Amino acid sequence: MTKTIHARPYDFPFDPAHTAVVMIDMQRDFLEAGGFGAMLGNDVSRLSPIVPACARLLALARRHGMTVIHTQEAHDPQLADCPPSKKARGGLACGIGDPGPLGRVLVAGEPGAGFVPDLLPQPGDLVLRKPGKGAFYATSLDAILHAQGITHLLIGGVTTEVCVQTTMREANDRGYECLLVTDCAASYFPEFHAAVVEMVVAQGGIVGWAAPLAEVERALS
Ligand code: TIU
Repeated sequence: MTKTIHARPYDFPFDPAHTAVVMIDMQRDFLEAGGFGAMLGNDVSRLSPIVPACARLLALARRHGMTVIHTQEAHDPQLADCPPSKKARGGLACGIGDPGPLGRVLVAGEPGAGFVPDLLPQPGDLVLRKPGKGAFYATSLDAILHAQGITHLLIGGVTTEVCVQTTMREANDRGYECLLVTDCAASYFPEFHAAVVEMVVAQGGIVGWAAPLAEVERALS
């Protein structure tokens, strides 16, 4: 049955049966000290305030029968799926694949690549590992969404202007109707988060829609 989220730039109608919540990269490597985000010089404490809202969004999605997808930016242990340009970027003393406080940085199976404790995938959720910033690049996400009959995405996660925005733009170009859940996404740079929200909804929703979690909850209540 169609529900409606009061969103910017205008209402977002969606059917939960054809909607997925895509939670982008809520991994220890981005939210905790000693991970990839910290290695890049960021203040990682800026991301954790969204965790309770993300947990509410995931619980709401499961309760309403929506598909739940957690993406994970991580490379295989041989870094065979990591372009040399990505490994070299920033000239980090401890970068992708190197041993760090959370295990090998941004490598699948290491502690840092895992999800933060309050947002662990539950039975029935899908976990999608991705080598890039966008969740469609070099993954089976489009095929998965087609197979599940998904046409609409509610998107959260980190960071707003990197993996979240890239994924939302990739999805928009593939014909998915996307809504950014504004308080379920965060950046190390609050001004970048705010700018992304404006970029998404400008020009009649050139990339999609944006609304806070409370409006998603209201639509489903
Ligand atoms: N550095 C940064 O802001 N983000 C990333 O490297 N990956 C994600 O956004 N997941």
